[in-house]
Amino acid sequence: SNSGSDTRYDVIIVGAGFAGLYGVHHAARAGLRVLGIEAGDDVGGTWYWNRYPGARCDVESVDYSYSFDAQLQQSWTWTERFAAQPEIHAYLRHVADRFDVRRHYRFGTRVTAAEFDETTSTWTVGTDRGDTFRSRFVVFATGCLSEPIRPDIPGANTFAGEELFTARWPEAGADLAGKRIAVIGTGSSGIQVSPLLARDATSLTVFQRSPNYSVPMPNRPWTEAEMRQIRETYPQRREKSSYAPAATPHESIQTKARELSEDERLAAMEQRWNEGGVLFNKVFPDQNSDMAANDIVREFADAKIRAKIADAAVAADLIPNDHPIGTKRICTDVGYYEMFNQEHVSLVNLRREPIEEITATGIRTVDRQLEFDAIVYATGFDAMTGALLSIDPKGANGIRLHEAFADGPVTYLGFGIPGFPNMFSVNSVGTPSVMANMALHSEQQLDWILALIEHCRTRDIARVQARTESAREWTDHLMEVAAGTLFVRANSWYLGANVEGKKRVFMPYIGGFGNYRRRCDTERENGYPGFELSR
Ligand code: NA7
Repeated sequence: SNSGSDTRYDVIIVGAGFAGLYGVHHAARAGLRVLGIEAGDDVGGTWYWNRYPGARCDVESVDYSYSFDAQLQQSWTWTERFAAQPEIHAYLRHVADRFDVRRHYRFGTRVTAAEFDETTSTWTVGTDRGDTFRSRFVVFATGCLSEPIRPDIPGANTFAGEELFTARWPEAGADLAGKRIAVIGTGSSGIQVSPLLARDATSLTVFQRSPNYSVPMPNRPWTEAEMRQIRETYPQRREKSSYAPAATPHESIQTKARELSEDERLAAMEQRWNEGGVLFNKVFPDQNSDMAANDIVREFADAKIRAKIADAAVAADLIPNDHPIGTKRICTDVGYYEMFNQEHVSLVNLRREPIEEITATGIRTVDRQLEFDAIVYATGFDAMTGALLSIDPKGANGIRLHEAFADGPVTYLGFGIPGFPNMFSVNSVGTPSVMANMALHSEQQLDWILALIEHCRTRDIARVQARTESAREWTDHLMEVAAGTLFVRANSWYLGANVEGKKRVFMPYIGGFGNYRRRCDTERENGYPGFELSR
């Protein structure tokens, strides 16, 4: 239809999740001609696609929300401490309505191509509907856990029953009551969805390749008094979060594990365990860098898990033995381990009993044929680089992103990729995004990018791109920071280890949101020395 080829935009923002939605709204507010493009039929991003039962955020609702508008913050009421997908999605839809953001978007439109034009210093963006749009800048807010993995299991397409992906759960829901269900994958998604499916299933079988740590989510409704108190102190809460390591107001205990007595350690771990969720990742400041400290926390968690499971052999399979605790993101669950005590729920340890093939009626392992009515894939994502690489933008001199990333992804501060002028990536490799509160992280990312765009516009700068040396240094720095920790000892998606053939590079910046943000502030205050700006 080439519907947009005549319009020249200042900026195209791809994605309508937390980041894209914020970016489109603020670009429009700044007077830019902005176009948003979103593959889904509505705003929401992660919270649009991941509609599986039990989908919930592990960051408290009152923190996992925008901070930019005091009235929005004061008027929205979060019902629960940890919000479920429908509520987060409703919140993002509310934001879109409230600020009239949808009018800038094309929904149901997937960006399939993007190419930089040297002579005009503009981008041409192509979509699966046959449109081409032109703009000076392009911003990819395409998500870091948005490109689902479809595992390559022999026979998968011969299965005659229902096939579901947690990351593409049908909008109308799925009626799995009374069915024999297989769940493949035991990351956050598998661990969240399984107990809910088990409730009404005839049988539920979990196929586990690697066990993960999960901490119970102590979810409950906010009381009116709590909500009032949070509203009254919101500015302070946000202030505290704005340069905090995980962009939340929570602090870790300051004393190292080994400087505490055993009783003090136990009390600290018990407290964090009960507070729940990802906070258990931060009981002691040395827990992610000192193996002895990590062992203390890990043994505590192991005992907690073991105590919930009646069958010692099942417990042994469910307790991780392949990574220090916290070096893969700790999951949060409601009744995951307890679920295995039910007669109709079972675990298949794929390390011992691999899948041979999927058949029309079920799954055949090396030992047996198991019959299923439905297979649920909770098999994760091509994290951090997957979405952008699937578009595979073409930068200056015709270079493709997959060529630029042949030896692993290289970015400067996550925003800029050498060879790709006027293109920005958001919450990407080189940022602490996946280790921080994504709502505030997204605000920081788009504020920074829009300020740079403004800087260029007011100075007639037609072209801005990350310098090769600054990107090299930043990318090396990511690895240096990670090398000082235990994170490099896990085959995690942080390292790209979950995707066959993916280059192993530690992708997130794990020096904390505050340090990262200060680094970005300095770059801006110094006039963007890590970038080449030209007219
Ligand atoms: P994750 O955490 O990447 O989990 C995916 C799971 O699927 C994990 O247990 C994988 O095992 C498993 N998997 C992947 N491929 C296969 C195959 N072929 N066979 C068996 N098992 C497989 O994704 P989630 O969606 O759960 O969570 C992603 C993030 O979202 C999470 O960290 C939170 O930040 C929110 P593996 O560990 O690779 O052996």
